Amino acid sequence: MAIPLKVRALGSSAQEKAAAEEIQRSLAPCCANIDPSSLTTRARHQSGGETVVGTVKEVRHAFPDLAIPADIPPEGYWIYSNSTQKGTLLVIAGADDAGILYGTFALLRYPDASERFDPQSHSFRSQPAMPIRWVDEWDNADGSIERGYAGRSIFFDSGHVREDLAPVAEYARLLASIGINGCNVNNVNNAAPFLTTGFLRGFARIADAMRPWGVHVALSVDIASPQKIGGLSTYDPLNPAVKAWWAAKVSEIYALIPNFAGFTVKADSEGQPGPASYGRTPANAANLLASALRPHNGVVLYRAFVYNHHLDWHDPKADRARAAYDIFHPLDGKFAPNVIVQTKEGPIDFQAREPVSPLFAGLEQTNQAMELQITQEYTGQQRHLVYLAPMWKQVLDFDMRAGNRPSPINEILSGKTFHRPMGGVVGVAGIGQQAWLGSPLALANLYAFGRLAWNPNLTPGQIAAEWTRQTISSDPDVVSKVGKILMQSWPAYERYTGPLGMQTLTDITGTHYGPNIESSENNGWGQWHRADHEGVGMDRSVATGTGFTSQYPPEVAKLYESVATTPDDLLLFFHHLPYTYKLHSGKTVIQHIYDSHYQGATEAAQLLEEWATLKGRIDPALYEDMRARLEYQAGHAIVWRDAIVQYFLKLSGIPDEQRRAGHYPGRLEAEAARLTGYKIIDVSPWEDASDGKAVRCEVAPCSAEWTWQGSTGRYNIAAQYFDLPGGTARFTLQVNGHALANWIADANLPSLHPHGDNSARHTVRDIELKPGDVLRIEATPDANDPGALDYIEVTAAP
Ligand code: GCW
Repeated sequence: MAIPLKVRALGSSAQEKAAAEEIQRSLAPCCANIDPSSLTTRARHQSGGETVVGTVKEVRHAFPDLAIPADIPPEGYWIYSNSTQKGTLLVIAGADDAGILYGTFALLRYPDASERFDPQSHSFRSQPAMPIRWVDEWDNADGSIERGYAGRSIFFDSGHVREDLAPVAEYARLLASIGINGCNVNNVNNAAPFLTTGFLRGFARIADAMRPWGVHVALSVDIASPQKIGGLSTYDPLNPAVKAWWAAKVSEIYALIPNFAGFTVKADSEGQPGPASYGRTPANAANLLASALRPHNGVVLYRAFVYNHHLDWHDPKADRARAAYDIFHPLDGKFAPNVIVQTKEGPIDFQAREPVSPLFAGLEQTNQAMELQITQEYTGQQRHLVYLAPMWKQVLDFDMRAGNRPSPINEILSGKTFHRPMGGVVGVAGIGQQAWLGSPLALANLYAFGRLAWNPNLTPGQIAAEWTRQTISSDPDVVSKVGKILMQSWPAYERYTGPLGMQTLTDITGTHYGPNIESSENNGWGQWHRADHEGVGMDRSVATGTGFTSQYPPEVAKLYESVATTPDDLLLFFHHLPYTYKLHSGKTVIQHIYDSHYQGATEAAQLLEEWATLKGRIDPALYEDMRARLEYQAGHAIVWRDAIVQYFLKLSGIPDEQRRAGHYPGRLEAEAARLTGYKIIDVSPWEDASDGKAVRCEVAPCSAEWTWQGSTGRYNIAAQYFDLPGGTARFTLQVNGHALANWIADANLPSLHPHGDNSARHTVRDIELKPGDVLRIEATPDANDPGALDYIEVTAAP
């Protein structure tokens, strides 16, 4: 469809100007070094006619003959295009300034927007499904980012708002293009310093940078601020001086930021202070802030992520999953109209799979938002490709059967189910200075978040295709291949980490990255899976367990109460079962654990193979960047697979029917090698190393040597080593004294000791070997990286 070159904004608001400029930008002959035919937003212009942007009101005034629908709700848009001999008239009419922006990006989103126009009215329209569509950043004042995997903050540095806010404006543009209207810029932890006057002035600059893109700034606040920074002796939410302090603080904020959105609160959670210190409820605290914000039309997003992280793990009835409902359900109806209770999508914490939090059906007289996590804290931290849209879509579509009626989560959030005026979704984004999310394909998650917030009826596949067309290439084969890779990634990740609803099985007291199965147990954090010699899973039934299932509306409660009706993929979230229990699939639990991990690791390797077919068809730098990432992921999926499989093999004592678990043909352990300078060590947790042991270099240079006893042939040789931070050890692989490969361990991986977090793989392909050949790894440690080695593995070259 042709977009007339002449672009006119009817009004003068910053958003209208931004919209008009955005259209012009898409028309400009762009991107000189890229093949223009590969671009979706390519120059498609037409000299006759004009493109007009404005609010519905402005457009009505300028074009009284146009039949603009009367019922376009806030932030919605209507786009009209008609060609006559005089040229094309293209009109983007927004219900308001934000609607103009969203209409503009919608027009530019499609390579051929003409398909979207209704031939009768020459128009199309859209509106957001829910009013709250925010991202939360967990940026700290010092510029670090909690659970961020893309470098440092674009907002803060060394206790201040950064001078250069150009990236903030760019981020707001990115957010506007996917319909996001709010950005909470600071971490929910340690928020007190942000309310000082100096900081607020900085926030005003952030708000200025985001305003042209319709993104409203919000702040996380510490409920103890009146005491911590306000000089009061208390922060009791019912104390009049505390109330007055908040009212004054909020007025100060609005004087600086007239379009300020509101506050996000984490209180009585993971060490943050809260109303419980005064015997008050979350409603007391939320309403305190709400009354200060109400005169200015601000809102409070009060997080339901409130739980005791010193739970008694000996108590079979204790259950962290119960906490949000137990605390918030009794408060239903007690929250002020401008409070929104913000609940994580699952009852625990962004695991690879969880059931939907029952609280969504437990608050009928309260506004609600769902918190999703875009930054991949428990899902591979952007080092693994995990497209989360399919997970979110399942959550948004899940039917709670509240009142025994259809009540999908997305309709609860949009306010439809319980007739609430406000609600929505909040995505914890974690963007940073390194290409927003660090890994290029991770941006599909940010895109999908915005698109689902706007329209939860879109499918993850559609969204993947939209994103790929706009970001990578419009070549249909590329679009379908990238879509396929994205769609396979979450199921694969779930399989090689924690299937059957066991949660991610990661290092939950540490990095949340590599495998560490027992870290979930014997502590008060409550992410228990209760694996023992006989069986695994948390019994959350009413009959014999924690009673968590009773928090769901009756039909769903019944489904999860019974082992027979609980879906396999959540079985161990709800039930403790013997390893020999037979799933709906017909497999035993233990065999499923083995099989799914082997399948997941195979699928991870396939992601790489599929990506390889894109060589020469996409931007070479992008190709190589993702290729290296997917190669790493395929190797790390093997670390995950082996950790979980050998752990459960040992614990259960039940062999793998397919004899893979504990049998690694072609694997030559470092601890069984002829070692020079290397010392054998126990790795902790033991399951993170093959057979629990590895070697570390004590007297450099170090070497490990094996004599090949297999048959003559061509082989791939993989070296599994530990790439520790704080140094770049060097490795060489030799056969009979000839160096075949050199590499340095310079990846940036977590944990300071050899661990699944930093276990990495280097593969050398297609090497000729014959019996008696000497295979040798040489390592030179560097600073804090001792060149630790787990094994080498020799497999027949395909
Ligand atoms: O997922 C956990 C994270 C914490 C986070 C907390 C929360 C901001 O590990 O880093 O703190 O949730 O959501 O409050």
